[in-house]
Amino acid sequence: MAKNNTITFYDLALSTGATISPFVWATKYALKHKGFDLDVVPGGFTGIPERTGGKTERLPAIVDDGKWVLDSWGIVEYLDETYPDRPALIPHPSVAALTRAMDAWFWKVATGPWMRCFCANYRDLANKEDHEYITHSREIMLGKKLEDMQAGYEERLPGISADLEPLRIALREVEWLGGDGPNYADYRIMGSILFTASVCKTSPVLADDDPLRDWIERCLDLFGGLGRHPGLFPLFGLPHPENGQELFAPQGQGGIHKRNTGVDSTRAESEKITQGMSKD
Ligand SMILES: N[C@@H](CCC(=O)N[C@@H](CS)C(=O)NCC(=O)O)C(=O)O
Repeated sequence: MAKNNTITFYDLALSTGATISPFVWATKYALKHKGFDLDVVPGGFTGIPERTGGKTERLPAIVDDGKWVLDSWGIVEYLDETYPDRPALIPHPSVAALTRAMDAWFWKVATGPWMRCFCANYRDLANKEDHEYITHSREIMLGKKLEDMQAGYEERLPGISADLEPLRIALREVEWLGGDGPNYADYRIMGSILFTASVCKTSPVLADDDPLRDWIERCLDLFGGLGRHPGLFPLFGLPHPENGQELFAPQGQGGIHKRNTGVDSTRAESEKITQGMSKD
């Protein structure tokens, strides 16, 4: 399989040349993780069925030595099953379960909301021949005119940043979601962040000092700077709001980071939450 170590990869890109789709970005990283070279078939939204010989209306799609594989998750399953001697994308069933959960959460709090913040840019940055289709289809998807949906995005961006705290917690004590090295969990979330970078022309989405920055920069650098496409827009530079709204929680949230090592570690909190209670 994979003649000359090369797999044919159907891209979905904007007029900037940057890949747009989160699914397609995650798949690009997955193929590189497996050590393959990509024979990229370029293109935008118009003519996917024609480009793929009627095989699909949606991308990503790959062809491995004549074998078509569709769907980002299907491609990952195929790659791990067909090439078990190469680095695993999903090294354990728990990674599949947790990646699906994390992806669904991220879609709800970030991918979808960022899409609504930049949906008019999305259309304007697409190839000219895609504009009519994107306007029509995305207005049905979003239930509003794209300009009306995008309006007021500046007020929404701080809340989206704040909602990413679970990802910050996950990356507080490990280098990668995959642990010592990246796996498909990293690529899946990064795919959505790269989607955002392809359309966030009107504003960065995260603060310069966001704790996620180190992980994001390392993901961008992987595989010879795969994520550093010149058509992408800056992710960092969102100003801290003057009203004091926090873009991230410096101390972390939730229970896990507050490790209970005995009464010394909980005394301050106990004193605070029992203030005013009678001592008997
Ligand atoms: N379940 C599919 C979803 C793929 C998908 O929805 N791709 C979108 C791009 S984000 C697409 O090809 N859209 C083409 C269109 O809207 O015509 C997968 O994981 O690959």
